[in-house]
Amino acid sequence: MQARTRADSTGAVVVVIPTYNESDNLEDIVSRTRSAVPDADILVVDDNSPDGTGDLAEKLALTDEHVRVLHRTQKAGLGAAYLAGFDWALDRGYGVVVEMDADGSHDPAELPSLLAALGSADLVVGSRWVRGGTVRNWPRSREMLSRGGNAYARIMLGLSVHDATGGYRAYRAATLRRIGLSEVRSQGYCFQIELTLRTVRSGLTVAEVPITFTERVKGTSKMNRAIVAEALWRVTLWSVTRRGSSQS
Ligand SMILES: Nc1nc2c(ncn2[C@@H]2O[C@H](COP(=O)(O)OP(=O)(O)OP(=O)(O)O)[C@@H](O)[C@H]2O)c(=O)[nH]1
Ligand SMILES: [Mg+2]
Repeated sequence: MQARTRADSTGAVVVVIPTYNESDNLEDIVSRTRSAVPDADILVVDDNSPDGTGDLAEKLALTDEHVRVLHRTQKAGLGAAYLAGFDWALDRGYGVVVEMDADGSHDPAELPSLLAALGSADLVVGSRWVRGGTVRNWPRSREMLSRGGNAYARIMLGLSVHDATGGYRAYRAATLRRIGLSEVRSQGYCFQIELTLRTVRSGLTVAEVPITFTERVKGTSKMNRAIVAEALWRVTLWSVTRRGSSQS
């Protein structure tokens, strides 16, 4: 079946892939994405990876006009890389902006189902924690962290989304224009929670589509204690502003 790359009347699609030291993964993820959504463009946002990921991305871009590269000078976190990628995409008039990791955890074959759901939502989150969603090869400790983090975010922020930390998602460009991106300060995976929260607080609709998330096979995770700590303190802070605003 020919994959669909235009979510209902939402326009051209760009898949933003942030990279830091993903040279073992990049070629594979780009080629699988091209096969899954042949009309979509891909933007690799590389933070000057010491392992040459940026050069490899340039090489791929030379032979494929659907592949574009945004080079940044130094590692500044996932959130900053995505914000730069979003600006790039909005400046160029894309109608749909997808977030996807380079490490193979997000299966490009699931892109058409995310895009289809965007026909009736402002943000579609690929979800591990709804019926039909699953994780493969994750240590129990990672699963507990993700489930626990999501439960905390749901309770503290009153979110109904089950996988607010998930990083495989599709936004309508109009959503990104509405939610105040210039105020976003989150760096790590807390970035995903913040954008979910901003979308909900803007009165927009979020749909969850089940995904199969597979632990990376190559390269190393950039997840660390500081990223977990950031999510914890920011969610706690946002929950206070929520209570404050609901009392006023
Ligand atoms: N440009 C850029 N990309 C980053 C940065 N940190 C992480 N990434 C990329 O963001 C994606 C997700 O990072 P991962 O290291 O897989 O982190 P994670 O998915 O939160 O954690 P794991 O579940 O352990 O893999 C990958 O494609 C990384 O290469 C960064 O500072 N800058
Ligand atoms: Mg990962």
